[in-house]
Amino acid sequence: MNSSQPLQETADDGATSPGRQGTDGAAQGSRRWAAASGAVAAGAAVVIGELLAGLFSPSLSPLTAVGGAVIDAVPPGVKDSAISLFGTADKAVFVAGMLVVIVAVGALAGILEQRRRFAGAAVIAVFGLVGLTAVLTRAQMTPAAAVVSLLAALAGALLLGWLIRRLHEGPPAGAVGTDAAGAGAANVQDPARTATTAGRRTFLQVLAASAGATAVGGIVAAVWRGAAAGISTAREKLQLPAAVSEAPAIPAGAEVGLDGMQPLVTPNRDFYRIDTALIVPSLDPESWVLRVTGMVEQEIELNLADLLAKPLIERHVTIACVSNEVGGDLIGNARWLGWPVRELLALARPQAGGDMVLSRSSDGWTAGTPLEVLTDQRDALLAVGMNGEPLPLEHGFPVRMIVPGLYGYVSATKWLTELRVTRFADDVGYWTPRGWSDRGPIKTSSRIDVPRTGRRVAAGTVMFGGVAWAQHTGIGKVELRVNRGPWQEARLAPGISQDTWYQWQLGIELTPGQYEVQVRATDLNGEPQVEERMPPAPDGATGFHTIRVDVNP
Ligand SMILES: Nc1nc2c(c(=O)[nH]1)N[C@H]1C(S)=C(S)[C@@H](COP(=O)(O)O)O[C@H]1N2
Ligand SMILES: [Mo]
Repeated sequence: MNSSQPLQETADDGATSPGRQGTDGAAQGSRRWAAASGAVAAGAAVVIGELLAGLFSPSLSPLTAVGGAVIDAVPPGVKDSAISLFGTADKAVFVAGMLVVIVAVGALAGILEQRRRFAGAAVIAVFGLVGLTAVLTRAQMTPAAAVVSLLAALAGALLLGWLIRRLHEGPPAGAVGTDAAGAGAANVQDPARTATTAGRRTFLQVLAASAGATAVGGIVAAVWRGAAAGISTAREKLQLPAAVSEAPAIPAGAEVGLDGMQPLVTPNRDFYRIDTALIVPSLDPESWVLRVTGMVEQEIELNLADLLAKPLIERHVTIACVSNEVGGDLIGNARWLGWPVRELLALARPQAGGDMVLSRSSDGWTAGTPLEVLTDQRDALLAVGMNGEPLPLEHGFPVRMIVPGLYGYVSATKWLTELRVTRFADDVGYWTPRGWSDRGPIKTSSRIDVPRTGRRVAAGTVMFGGVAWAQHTGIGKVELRVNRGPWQEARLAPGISQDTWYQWQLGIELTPGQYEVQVRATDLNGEPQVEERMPPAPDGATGFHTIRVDVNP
């Protein structure tokens, strides 16, 4: 292959003879530049895709589509461990990982392209096809999305071919096997090398320019991606109406006030976030509509102005993720402003036989909620407000569902766009075919927040505190036991409502030593929480939260 490229100093890396040290070094150096070219070309392709998506619509992003397809395809177990490994940073880590893989494959494509024309371009084309397939199979993708992937891949392949041709014309100084300056000086006498100086400069210039443009474009794309700027502004400008029925006042003493306890009402910025969306969907409140479809007498379309004109109510509701481990923090309590879902369904008049409402988000995610839960007297809401402000973008702006008593995966659809009345026999929500139960009532559970497990405390009265929840039933009592001894009843603080978590505290006399402390909640019907340790799948973890405490003398 090198014989056909007279100006290229690379050799067949496999057939190095002892006498060809310099050439071998040149091959390595040149290969490094080829890899750099490939990495830059792949990066450029990604950035071009993101920029086009940013220009036209975030839903066109090949990176998002591929990432989303990967997220959908990986086994739920992996997803869950990613959530527990990376917590709320899981998305940033995932996108960074994707970029590392893309740049690495790009580097490989560069090396291939250097050896054989179009070989690396073919790798980039495969990238384009993967992006294209992902984009076309994702929810609500248009033909325009295909154009974005294809243009991005084409641009990447062209850039790669161009860079590698420049490299053949004049490999940079590094390609002779020593550092750039030294090599350049040492080789001035060599006529062949002198002839390549111009080509070398061109290659480096083109490479540097492409890398620079890619970096700048990447920053622009990241800003677009991260900010969803226009929608954030629209959100800030949105004026929420007052509730016709305000949230019940928080009773005195509901917050026990122990150091280290979480606030009874979770601030928006601390609220856990779980969803499959790589980029937060940015829905324009001006054009948002909610459709009620399926087994209804009257299909309905509702825009945001319509919704805001309804008599809204405000309630505290504690929502929880089915993936929450015993003792975990995928749970939060907020004051939600919204219109009861049952009022909307009453207007649509569900037909006999319907038993499920499949709610859908703008990005195609779905949840299947029992119709009866949405039509009974509980405060299931089409929520527009969270703790006194419009829903944050990542919590479903402009409208989401909030259903007291059900895990989020079967009820809490964010970026809501459709409610379809259907039957459990005919339809499934997103997580059901992925190993999770089609029904997801929240299991009664409790958590010790103070002291943190493994913490050293002073002997004497050790104050324990935490939360317990049994949404829509309410908590009757909370008990602690030390080293599997007798259960001791904690002081249960008054709850905001049966739809929220309750705080509790208990002082226990402890002498120096190591202790295991467990908590158990019992709901207002007298049902204790399940003792048997079970993982989150398929319908929520069970078992007692257990901590270890070291009591100092
Ligand atoms: N559109 C959409 N809505 C969604 C999800 C999702 O993946 N996509 N995840 C659900 C799950 S599993 C949970 S636990 C809650 C979490 O809501 P939060 O992120 O506001 O805490 O949102 C629910 N709503
Ligand atoms: Mo969840």
